[in-house]
Amino acid sequence: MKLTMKVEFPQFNPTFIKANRGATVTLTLVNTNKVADFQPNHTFTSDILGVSVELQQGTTKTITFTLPSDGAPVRFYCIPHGRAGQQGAFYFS
Ligand SMILES: [Cu+2]
Repeated sequence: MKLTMKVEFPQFNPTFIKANRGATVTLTLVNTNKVADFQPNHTFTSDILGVSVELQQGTTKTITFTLPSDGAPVRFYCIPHGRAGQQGAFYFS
């Protein structure tokens, strides 16, 4: 599946993504914050996936990864803002 995600304080958009187990995901991350914004730099980090991408304000990065097939939610978060609520997950039906 291909997906574009906005990355901006204090949330990812979309936050919760329904997916198929074992799917390959091509994810385009768009940091829409500007330098003058509060907390403009973010990461997309998933410990389960072993992925951590830094996104400076105004930048876009595309990553590809494969979701696990065990059906457990795949959580992701922003390192500086995860505890403030900037986090989300892929989930499976
Ligand atoms: Cu952040």
